Amino acid sequence: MHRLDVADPGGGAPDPHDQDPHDQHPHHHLPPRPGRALRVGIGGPVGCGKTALVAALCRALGHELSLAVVTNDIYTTEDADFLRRQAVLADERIVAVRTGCCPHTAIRDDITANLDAVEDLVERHDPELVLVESGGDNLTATFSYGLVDRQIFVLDTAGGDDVPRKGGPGVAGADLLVVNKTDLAPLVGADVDQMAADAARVREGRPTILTSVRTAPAVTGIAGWVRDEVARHALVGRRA
Ligand SMILES: Nc1nc2c(ncn2[C@@H]2O[C@H](COP(=O)(O)OP(=O)(O)O)[C@@H](O)[C@H]2O)c(=O)[nH]1
Ligand SMILES: [Mg+2]
Repeated sequence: MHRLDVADPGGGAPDPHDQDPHDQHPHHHLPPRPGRALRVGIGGPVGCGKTALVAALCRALGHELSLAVVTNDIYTTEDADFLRRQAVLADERIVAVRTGCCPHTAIRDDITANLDAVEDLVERHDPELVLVESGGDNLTATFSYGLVDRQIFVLDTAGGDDVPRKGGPGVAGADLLVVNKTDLAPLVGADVDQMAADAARVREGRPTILTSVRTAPAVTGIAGWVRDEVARHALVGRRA
């Protein structure tokens, strides 16, 4: 499991907010600020099931947590439109960012549009959890920890069962790796056991969940992980 870096209230330690917010190292989380929603980024290649996962998480957690969602599309607002059509949350709790550029730029290099969207939602709804779905990108795309507190990286079995073995910052360093579309594995000849073993090796103890959002839409394991992170965040935020 990842390590949670917590500010030392005893003093002496450098102010953790002085850290580079674009730090790509997965262990260098900024500690939560009190009263602040937990921000969870969801990244991964095009079509792996990010929007399906966001919808499933809203359904799984929406009745117990105050939630809001930011979507990123390059030219359209399709993902936000899909979520609104699915009525997973009140429309005004879903905000679309049109990046107009490579998706990773908007979640890592110039996060202004996404930060504005998150902060607008926080101001209007005071949510406990904000999900930020990245535009689909390649395996090198990760979120800045200036934008999110935790990141989930999503792969799918149809994208090739050698992807976990190849590692990369999202696969290896994300706080949670999700391997989606296990229902398709037999159809595309993907070896899910191998994917799980490779993920375990490159992730050095950080968690991985294999799932099919299609056939198991309750996403129990992933929802449980998010629920635990929200609870831990609230606890640390109160202490900070
Ligand atoms: N068979 C199958 N299809 C899925 C699963 N999850 C998502 N999909 C489908 O994959 C396509 C892409 O999903 P989407 O959530 O839009 O991917 P995104 O581009 O990562 O946001 C859609 O047609 C989904 O219905 C799954 O677990 N199994
Ligand atoms: Mg999407």
